[in-house]
Amino acid sequence: MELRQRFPRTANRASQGPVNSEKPRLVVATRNAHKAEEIRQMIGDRFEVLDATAFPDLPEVEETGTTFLENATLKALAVSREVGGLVLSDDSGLEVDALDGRPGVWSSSFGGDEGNHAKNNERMMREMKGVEERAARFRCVMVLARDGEVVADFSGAVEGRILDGPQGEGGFGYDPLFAPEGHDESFAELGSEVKNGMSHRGRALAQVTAWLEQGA
Ligand code: ITT
Repeated sequence: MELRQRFPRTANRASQGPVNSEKPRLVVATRNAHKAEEIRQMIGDRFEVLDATAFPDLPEVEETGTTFLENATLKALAVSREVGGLVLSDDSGLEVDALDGRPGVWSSSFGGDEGNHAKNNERMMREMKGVEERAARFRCVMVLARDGEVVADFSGAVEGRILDGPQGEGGFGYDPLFAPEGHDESFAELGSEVKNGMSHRGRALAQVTAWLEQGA
């Protein structure tokens, strides 16, 4: 199937958003600039990737789900009711075995303050101090929606371990504390190209683009 067939020029109820490109447009239902940037790095050559900041009137989405899929679905549907064309959401987080899978879907508010990465990392170090079992994984669920309906969902994960202390300046969130399997360096040290090539987000997104390019 032609890539463009996945992107019919649907009439838009609320907002068309900026139109700057001949590439097929994908609206990413996120206000997290780091996620949007990683997605842009990975597929920006093939898609015009807009994020929620391009649509100032979008409602705030309450993430009331208890699974990545539930929250990804809430975000994709909420944005796709307002914005025409294909909408992609990303719900992601870090699961730590020694913490029984926490913080998981609550990763962004683990430290007490939504989106405060420094506090999240401080709490992670506190809870993992002296803990021998350090296995963890990043998980990402992506949902594609169009016209207020779910089209498909995808997931990706990367195994690794929690480091004793932060290493490196790159990336975002828990990246300085997470070393992927086979590496002593953290995601923050490895840099975006290496991270994107093996990350939970990269793996989920590879399925999304394969789906978009091949047809269901
Ligand atoms: P949106 O809901 O607007 O997309 P958010 O940051 O609130 O943004 P989530 O609810 O999915 O998104 O929470 C994801 C959190 O998981 C994020 O804030 C980080 O704490 C962590 N996280 C996810 N992916 C990560 C990555 O690649 N590197 C480091 N931390 C990550």
